[in-house]
Amino acid sequence: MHEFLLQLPKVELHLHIEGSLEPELMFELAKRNGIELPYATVEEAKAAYEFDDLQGFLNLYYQGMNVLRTEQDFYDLAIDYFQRARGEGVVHIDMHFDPQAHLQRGIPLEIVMAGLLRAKKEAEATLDLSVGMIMAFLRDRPAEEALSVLESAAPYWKFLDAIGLDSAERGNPPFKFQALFARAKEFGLVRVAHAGEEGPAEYISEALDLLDVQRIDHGVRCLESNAVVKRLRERQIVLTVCPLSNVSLKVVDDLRDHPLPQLLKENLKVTISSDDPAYFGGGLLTNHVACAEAFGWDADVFRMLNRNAIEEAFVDEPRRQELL
Ligand code: ES4
Ligand code: ZN
Repeated sequence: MHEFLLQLPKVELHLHIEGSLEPELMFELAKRNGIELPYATVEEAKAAYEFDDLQGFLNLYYQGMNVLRTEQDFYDLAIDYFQRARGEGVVHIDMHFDPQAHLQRGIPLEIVMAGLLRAKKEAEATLDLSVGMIMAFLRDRPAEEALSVLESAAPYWKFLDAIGLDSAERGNPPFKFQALFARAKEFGLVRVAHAGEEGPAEYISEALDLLDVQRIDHGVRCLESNAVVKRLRERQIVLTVCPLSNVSLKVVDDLRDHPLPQLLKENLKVTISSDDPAYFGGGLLTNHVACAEAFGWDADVFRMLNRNAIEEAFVDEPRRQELL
């Protein structure tokens, strides 16, 4: 099964590029930029990656990305992940990135975009790996700030496949960003949002109703509402489920208790992604292998999940046909 999963050309729709920062690269960039890290060694950093919940993870995630300062740093971050992912048989990645987390630290959007777009171009030219760009907004920061970042990103809209919504979910319901998503829609931008990860099923219907999103990132808590499940099924809204993330952040206690089999039974349009591979124990292949072990899925299940991802990926039609 491992061999089959390795060679299966895999597509992931939910990956935070800042969450792909491996401790090894973090140390290299800290040295290059003269930054002191709160860890003495790579091992010590890895040992700190034990989380009680989403907020516990986010604290380390925002701290880790503090080593990203220059255009070259963002390029190195992204190309490092793209190469590793390609080695695991990944052929397309829709990548979230968090401009506000960098702006806050004084890193201009131009630096972030230049580095990430250079890595995307290189991956597409030399790795046979296509990359979608999702500019994500931090839901635990003011809605006005998000709106002003979106407006100031006008020169880059043409490079974006979508906007997204991430960070601390509880207490930051989708309706807080209704104006932001309405503006993005006016500008012709596609919309996705994290919902139903730690937050309740109602946040999923709110994201559909008030933000007019095309995908739900995570969405696992939809099972707490029959009405929400019904809507997701009828519209075949894709859920980008991240199994190892959910275990690491204690959304579930054990992968064997994960709602993935139930989501499939409900005929929902499920896909599998890695979320923050450097923090949650591995990339897309590791997530696939873990699911094979936990749920005993055969090759057909993985082919179907991957087909779902290809159908929803941010690629042009010729590329989609190539992937199908
Ligand atoms: C995230 Cl796992 C997760 N959830 C919400 N926001 C995030 N940003 C990066 N990883
Ligand atoms: Zn995520």
